[in-house]
Amino acid sequence: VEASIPEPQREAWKRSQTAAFKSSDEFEKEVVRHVETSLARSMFNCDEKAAYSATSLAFRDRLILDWNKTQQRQTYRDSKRVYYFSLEFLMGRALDNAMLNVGMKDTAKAGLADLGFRIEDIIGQEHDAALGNGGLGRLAACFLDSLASLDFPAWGYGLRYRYGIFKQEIIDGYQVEVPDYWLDFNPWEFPRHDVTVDVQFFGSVKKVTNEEGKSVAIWEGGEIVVAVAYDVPIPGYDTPTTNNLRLWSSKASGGEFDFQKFNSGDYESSVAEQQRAETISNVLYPNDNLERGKELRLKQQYFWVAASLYDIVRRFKKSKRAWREFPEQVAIQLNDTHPTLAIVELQRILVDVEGLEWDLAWEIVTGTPQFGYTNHTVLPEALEKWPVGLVQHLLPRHLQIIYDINLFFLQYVEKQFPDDRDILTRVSIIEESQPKMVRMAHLAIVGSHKVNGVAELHSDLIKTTIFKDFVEIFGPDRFTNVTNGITPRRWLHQANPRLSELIASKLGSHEFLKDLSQLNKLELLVQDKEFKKEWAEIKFANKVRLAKYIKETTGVNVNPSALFDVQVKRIHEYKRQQLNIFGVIHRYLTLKAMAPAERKKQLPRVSIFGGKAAPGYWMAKQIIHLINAVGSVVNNDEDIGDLLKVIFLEDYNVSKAEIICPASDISEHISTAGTEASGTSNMKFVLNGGLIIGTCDGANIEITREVGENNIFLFGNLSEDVEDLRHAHTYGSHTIDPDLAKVFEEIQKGTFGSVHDFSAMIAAVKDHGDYYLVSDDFHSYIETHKLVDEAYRNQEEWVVKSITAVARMGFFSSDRCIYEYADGIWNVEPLPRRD
Ligand code: CJB
Repeated sequence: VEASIPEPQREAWKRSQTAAFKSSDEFEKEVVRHVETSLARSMFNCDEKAAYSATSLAFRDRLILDWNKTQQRQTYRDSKRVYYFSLEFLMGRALDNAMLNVGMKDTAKAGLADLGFRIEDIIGQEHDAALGNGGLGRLAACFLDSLASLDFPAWGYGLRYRYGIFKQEIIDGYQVEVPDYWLDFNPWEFPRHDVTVDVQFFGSVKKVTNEEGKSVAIWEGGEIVVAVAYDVPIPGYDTPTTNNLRLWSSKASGGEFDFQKFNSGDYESSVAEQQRAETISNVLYPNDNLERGKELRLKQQYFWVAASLYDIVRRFKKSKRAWREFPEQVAIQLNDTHPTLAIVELQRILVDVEGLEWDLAWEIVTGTPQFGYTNHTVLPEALEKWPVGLVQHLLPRHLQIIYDINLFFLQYVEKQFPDDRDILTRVSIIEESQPKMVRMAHLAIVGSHKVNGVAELHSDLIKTTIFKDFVEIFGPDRFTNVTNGITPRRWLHQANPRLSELIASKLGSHEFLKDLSQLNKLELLVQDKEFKKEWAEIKFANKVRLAKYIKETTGVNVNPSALFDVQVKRIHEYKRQQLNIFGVIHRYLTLKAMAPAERKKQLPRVSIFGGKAAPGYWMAKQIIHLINAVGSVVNNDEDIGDLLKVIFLEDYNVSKAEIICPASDISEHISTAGTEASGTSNMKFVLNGGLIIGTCDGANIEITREVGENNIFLFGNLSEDVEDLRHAHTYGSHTIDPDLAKVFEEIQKGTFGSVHDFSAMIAAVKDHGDYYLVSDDFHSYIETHKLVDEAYRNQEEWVVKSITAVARMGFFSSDRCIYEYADGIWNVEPLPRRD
């Protein structure tokens, strides 16, 4: 309030307000101004990187004007806000997205051309913002796009990692990790050096009696690390609403470094505190579907959660409302268990800082709708647990609060199930193991009013397996499903502009990008010859573009008329890239065994892989190695030629996905049934007119329901049979599929080199119980690929399938997800801006 300009001077302000550029002339002026002033360059010294920087700054200015107005309006209306807490935001590039969302790409294209640049080259200069591992982080990014596009008052909260997910290089067929330093120039963020929060760690807790005779806890000592806010504007599509993604960066509280130590010659320790503090937001943990229990990771979690909650509470307190109204003003979505400490931190703020009684505080914390928790996996190795000793050391007061929450919770359970000791052991927030552990998922369920899975099968599975007891305790209503979705703006309009334009021309407008169900009108056109021709041409052009990229990056020539078969995602045994490459070897052996005349009749195929392995995941790295080893044999085999090519694309990321997704004929989503919570790339491929070969897992099941069984290739065992099969492998006799056995023999003969390296992959199937059911599903997988080949031979029919599938994908827009969350979990309304 103190910083507000007095009424009489406001006219002068209004007269001087910056206006956003509208024409390409105005845009050019902005670009040149940024080149000359922000970058201190000139037309004699402006390369593509500088042109990218200036273009981005011009768009950033535009976004921030809209951002200011959006925030002012939300504050003025005092509207309820949603806060999406996520340790990962896999945003990818921002410029193309910003230009399209504000509807200025054509203007920018003309302006850049005038100034001597091609817009594609300029867009290509941008470094991906890769602050995430895979599906979980990309989902958060799609949700931000939808929240802004649908005018919801919403903020994302995360960490500003100095290093995002590592860059993957393939050297001699092996993955090598290179740090991803992406901040040398990042025009998309606004440092807010005035928005800081002191975050406390370590220390001890003292109980004292206050003046009112009440016993209160005082957390003292330890160290303080400062959180500094960096804001990233998130533009909605076709709306002035521009939301905020606030990322926290850590810095030492005692200034830059210790001058006393520095002056006395103790250089190293003079910067030690600074370095320790900065380490917190230094690097993203590169694990997907795996938790490693490292102290620094817990520090990251608390640092981020404490700063974000402080920020939210500060904002809430300005409104002078009573604490009871907090859940009516604030909805917080916990993206996985990573931010679960927020529940404990809010209880601590209310009890220790605000002086509320425990029970009232807990009512507010667990109020409806306060916290919602999204679960993304049932894999036991991914469920977070923290050693009690570590929590005690780092966050002594929080451990006490966790124990108290657990005590009251277990008392509540005991009342319901008086004679059942086992249930208390099973559901306790504290696992009585050696060492004792805090089970974060249990804490998240106890503290949230809704828990959701991310696809129907997954939401059913959590209710019947890992969280079964909690359904008994809290009733089925605490558990719900929100099937994942993707933003059609990035994954259709941006990645596949020609397809987007073709669809718009047939539907009469671009409205489908905001209401994806409108795609269903395309079904009326499946027999339209001209339309089908254009559709097929666009797919072909996208394949040509990918073939060019493959040539540039791997040196391998691939035939764009071949069937492009793509599997790109994190490398994980449960996602079964090993099944795919074993299938490729089987295809290779089959081709080799054919007489040349017979071979000539076969359908050419390009098997394309991409994805990162966690640096410590040895088996995943062997899978990458095998794919590359098979590629170097097959791609150089003259008997085979174009009939089979095997490509591993280095450093798969969001911007590469934008080239890859529009270019698939078939994509592989072949996880062992019951292991992939949802999957979202399956949706991206189908939305771009590719078909799927997949298991009955995650969202594949709902995709099948929507597109129809004729337009997807399903194979393999069902999730309800997995347990019995695993049991049989261990306790019965386990015979390997004969075709797979031949594949193994070939590998062991040394056809692909390094017999020793690949022996563990084979042993996992043959000797160690084949946990992922590779052998059980192999036959069905191979047979289904034959059906794919057959179907692809009939191009007429294939295009009909492709169009029909796209027409029926409306359900998988992340806009639909956001409406479901808003309605069923957050109880929040959009706040459209009219200007
Ligand atoms: N997921 O990306 C991750 N990381 C994890 O640690 C756990 C789960 C993925 O989340 C996606 C978004 O919900 C899901 O589509 C995907 O199946 C799941 O593996």
